[in-house]
Amino acid sequence: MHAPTQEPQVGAVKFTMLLAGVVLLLMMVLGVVMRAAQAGMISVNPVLFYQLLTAHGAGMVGVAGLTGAAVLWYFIGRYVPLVRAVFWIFLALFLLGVVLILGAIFIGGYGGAWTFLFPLPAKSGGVWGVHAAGAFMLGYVAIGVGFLLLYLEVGRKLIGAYGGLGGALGWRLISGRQDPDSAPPPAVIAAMATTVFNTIGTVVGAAVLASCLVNLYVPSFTVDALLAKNMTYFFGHVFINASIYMAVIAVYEILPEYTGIPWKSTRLFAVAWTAVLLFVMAVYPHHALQDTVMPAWALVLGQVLSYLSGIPLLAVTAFSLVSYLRKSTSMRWDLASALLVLGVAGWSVGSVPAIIDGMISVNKVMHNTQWVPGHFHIYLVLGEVVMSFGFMLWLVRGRVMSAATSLDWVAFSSYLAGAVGFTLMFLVSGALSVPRRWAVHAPEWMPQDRIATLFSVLVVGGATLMVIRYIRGLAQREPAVK
Ligand code: HEM
Ligand SMILES: [Cu+2]
Repeated sequence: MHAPTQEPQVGAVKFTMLLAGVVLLLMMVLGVVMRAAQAGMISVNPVLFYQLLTAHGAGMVGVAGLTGAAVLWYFIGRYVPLVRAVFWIFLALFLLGVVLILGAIFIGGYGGAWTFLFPLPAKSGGVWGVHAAGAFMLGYVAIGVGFLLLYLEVGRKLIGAYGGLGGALGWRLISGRQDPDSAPPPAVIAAMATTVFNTIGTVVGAAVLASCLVNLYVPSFTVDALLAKNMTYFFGHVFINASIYMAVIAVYEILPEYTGIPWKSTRLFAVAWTAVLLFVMAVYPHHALQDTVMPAWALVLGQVLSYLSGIPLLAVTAFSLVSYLRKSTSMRWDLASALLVLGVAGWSVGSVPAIIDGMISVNKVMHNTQWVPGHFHIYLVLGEVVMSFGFMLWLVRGRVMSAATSLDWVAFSSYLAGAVGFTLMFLVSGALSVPRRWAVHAPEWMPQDRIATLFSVLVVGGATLMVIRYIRGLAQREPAVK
């Protein structure tokens, strides 16, 4: 019933993905610099290290959100007519935020990490000034407002076209009042769910940012530190998860072109997405497992839901992909399709060490070790970013989908091998209790750091080849197929 009818906003999305590709490469280079510094291979002043860490964290999370939003906007534009100006306003606010954040870090010296944890932005120990902290937080507010506008447009159109919120989430399919042929497609269900939870997350983030901003300039206006931490991590957790849940829309929409089989929503699929919608928000207390002042019930809830949330997550990712691919006898592989499948695999694998860390007994030992960047680099470097690369390369495919060249496979293998080695070394270091976010490492920790640095160079190499492939594709101006 709801076959794609509209024209997606191709130019703006291609431009966004170009920006994202370039920023990704730059931020990856900052990552290599940090890892090489921890390895003692180069020397980086610790003050600069924390600026790089802040830029890398904020920049990468921002790029993940940006690419996810571009994927969502592009494909939802196939099903409902979106007001195109909204995307440009979103992009303008995003770039304004980037300028403020970069200025705060590299001009103002802000180095309090992307999580802007209260009262850190205000209490810099003299390293950065009030305005640097203010500009950093204002930059986030600008980006947040952009996201809210984008979700407002997507949300109201989906609610209008699919018979309300429940309709767009596939609840009529769940209750048996709709058959799979007339149910909303997977992209719509995914977009509706992420629109709801990321709107809530962003509003909570904006509220805590506003309070911290007032506190920064009017210190007599006090902020409850525990409440601020809860709100900040609720926002951070939901936002980074949303970036992946948006990017997976590319998998649902693109793979059918490679298999020739439509990807239809099933009852299980709709149930799993509704569960994801609730669990994503409910599991955030796993970020506060070490806060002894937190109510015990909240932490227990966080742990139990962490176990449970793996189930719908895997149902919407690995399980639905495998059961879909099994129907196909003639799947065609090129760089784009290989990346999209790898992205789902990486995301699923990365959820395992995440769930392990969500156990209170494990968290006691692993908290703030490199286990944490270990798990999230898996589902970001091997998940969200890989899906985004797949989307980019699909955007510049020719009229006939071109078979992968040997250079494509060099890029793919270098990226994959590098990312596996690089993230494993984080997990190994974490298991050995190496702390995260330390500019200077003890000599005993450096062997893993060195190995990780070498692997991370492979990641950058593979990623560079893919971005070049995208830019060349943009320049070729082949007649694109819709
Ligand atoms: C070549 C690729 C990459 C390298 C070499 C790299 C390296 C690093 C390093 C060394 C750290 C600090 C680890 C520590 O705490 O000791 C870090 C943190 C982080 N990275 Fe990456 N990274 C890469 C890619 C990515 C990607 C693709 C993303 C997200 C899309 C990402 C997101 C983050 C975040 C959110 C942090 C945490 C910052 C903080 O602790 O405040 N990284 N990365
Ligand atoms: Cu989390």
